[in-house]
Amino acid sequence: MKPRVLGMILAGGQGSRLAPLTLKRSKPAVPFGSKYRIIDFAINNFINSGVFSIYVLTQYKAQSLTEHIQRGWRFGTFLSDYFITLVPAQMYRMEELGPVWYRGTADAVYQNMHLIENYEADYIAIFSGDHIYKMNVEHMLQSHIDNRADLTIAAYPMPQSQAHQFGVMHVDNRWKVTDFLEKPKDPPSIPGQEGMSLTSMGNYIFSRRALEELLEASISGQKDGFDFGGDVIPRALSDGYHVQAYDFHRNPIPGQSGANTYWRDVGTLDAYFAANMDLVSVNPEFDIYNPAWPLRTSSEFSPPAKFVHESDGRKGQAFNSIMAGGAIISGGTVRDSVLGRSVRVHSYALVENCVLFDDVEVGRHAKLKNVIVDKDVTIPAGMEIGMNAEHDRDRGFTVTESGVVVVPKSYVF
Ligand code: ADQ
Ligand code: ADP
Repeated sequence: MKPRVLGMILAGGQGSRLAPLTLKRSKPAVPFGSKYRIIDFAINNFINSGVFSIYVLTQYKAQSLTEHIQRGWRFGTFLSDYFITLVPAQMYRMEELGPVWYRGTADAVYQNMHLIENYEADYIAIFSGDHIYKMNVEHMLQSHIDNRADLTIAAYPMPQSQAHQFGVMHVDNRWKVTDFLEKPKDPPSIPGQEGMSLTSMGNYIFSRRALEELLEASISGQKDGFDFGGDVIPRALSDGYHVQAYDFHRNPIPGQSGANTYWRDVGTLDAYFAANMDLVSVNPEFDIYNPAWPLRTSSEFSPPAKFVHESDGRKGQAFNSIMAGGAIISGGTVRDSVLGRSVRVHSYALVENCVLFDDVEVGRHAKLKNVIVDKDVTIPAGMEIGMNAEHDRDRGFTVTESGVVVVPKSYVF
């Protein structure tokens, strides 16, 4: 008998450091790479690994995420084990807990234990919905089973200087976890690899009984809620459960050679911008064109992208860029940019190093450099953005440390 694996995606993150992109939507719902939303990568990881029973746990500002999943990610009709179902916080355990929302990542799963029981899951893969990466979940599950672990944590080695933002693990020579520190001030290094720390990717596989026991044990005495990193994992270690680290670099992706090294948190605007720019670099680190690892997203019915080049010298052209359907580049120039659906770039306009979301219109002679423009914005003719940080701040735009300007959704000039 094949083990029954239930996928759960934690999609309730506020992503406050991504504001203003997250003012109207949660982090997993933020558009990425022209056609995608951040959560698509987590869903594709499950589907490409044969995990077709998926709950998506949502909380803050979930409207945009809900619409994306409901419209774009429907599968399964009469086969009850094929589903992607949204699970908003709905106070299922109100009688015991009082009227509370999800008070942390572990509480989100705790409040939905009945779903795990009903599914009769053997293993529960609890993955974050916040990251851009490819991961073969089946391979991680096999490692969990082979090691007879109670909990397996996906592990990513990263420079010690950045590791304080993550959970950091100590492991023995068989990668059994001996200690776990949630966001430590001074992250320890990996023995034998000075300067590197082994961080948690926030992706966990639990054996059913261990998960049930640990959540019950962790909730008792907690008033304000509880998380996997801060509460459940430390308890698993102190109570003697077998916690195993899984080496992400050895995760095999079909159609891809070499170590699997690409995993991005895109938690800040600069990191988010850089990950978009990678896609339009000549040789991207993150390959979205691998047919052996299809990256699906909500289907679109927009017409083909069009480039209009007129004989009077108005050149509609794009270089080193990607764009979705419905775009019309009429007489303007696009360079090193990521364009969403139905973008318009009019004559003599220049769009360089930009990320334009769906339905952005760039007027004649406008000039945009290093700008992220959220949905439904019309840039007036002749407008310049990204040339003068002070001026852009005065207009009320967010300007990041590295000088990326963000124009918020539906901004009216
Ligand atoms: P954090 O980066 O602090 O640390 P957290 O805010 O706990 O991450 O979010 C983890 C995931 O859960 C995200 O996908 C988020 O969207 C989701 N989430 C957050 N609150 C939620 C809620 N109330 N309901 C449902 N979903 C929710 C965690 C771990 C670290 C690890 C990093 C890796 O605690 O140990 O290193 O993730 O990014
Ligand atoms: P052709 O020879 O027909 O122009 P290539 O397959 O050689 O096509 O690709 C040309 C360029 O397209 C590459 O240099 C690269 O920039 C881009 N490209 C090709 N395959 C990929 C891929 N998998 N991911 C990202 N960019 C790619």
